[in-house]
Amino acid sequence: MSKTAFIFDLDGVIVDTAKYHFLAWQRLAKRLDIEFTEEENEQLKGVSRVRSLQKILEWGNKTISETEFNDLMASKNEEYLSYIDDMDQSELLPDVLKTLKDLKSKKQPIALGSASKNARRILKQTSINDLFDVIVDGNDVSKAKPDPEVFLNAAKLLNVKPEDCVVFEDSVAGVTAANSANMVSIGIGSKEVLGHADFVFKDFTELPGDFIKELINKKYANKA
Ligand code: B16
Ligand code: MG
Repeated sequence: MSKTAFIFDLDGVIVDTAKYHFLAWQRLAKRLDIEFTEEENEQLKGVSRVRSLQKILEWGNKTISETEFNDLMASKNEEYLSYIDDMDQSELLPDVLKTLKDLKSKKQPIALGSASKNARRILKQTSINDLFDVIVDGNDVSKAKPDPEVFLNAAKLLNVKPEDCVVFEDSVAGVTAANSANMVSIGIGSKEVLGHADFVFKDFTELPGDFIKELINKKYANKA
């Protein structure tokens, strides 16, 4: 039987960096005199940095020059990184480390599939970079989720067929991307939001005892 590979999204699955994105986007919005709420921040989950700023400007009905756009992107990222540089392993979401270590001990291929251009820095900061065989992030793709490129690249680098991959995702666009890639999609979050995933759990503590074993044994590989 071929190996099952496991692909993890980063923000919302491994760590909650959305709160840091929020602080940094909020300060930027304030400078532009645009109101920016937590509800709007929700809509930026899984969305690239460029597209996030475009959305904020659309919500505030603002047009700015390309130079100003690039300056704002840089200063947002600078503030975001100041929060990231204070992170440590205690910020890993519940049972994520346990799941990663379990997969590693079973020698299952593991990849990261994230929209973030800061993914490597976050993995290093939380001391889990060695657990990943492959990292595909915002620097490596030309098409953002819901395009499946990020996950298909990860499968290719792992040398595993897409139908042998399982994806953990917290965003609507990410689950859509996993489905289009013909991978088993596991939503981390609420059933109301991620109803199009093959399975949805609130977090990793809710994964049934034998679930990982069943995924490895292809019990749910029926999507082709
Ligand atoms: P950066 P994920 C995404 O991470 C975040 O959910 C999203 O809010 C952020 O805009 C995007 O990364 C880009 O992040 O500014 O660090 O490049 O969920 O795909 O791991
Ligand atoms: Mg995410």
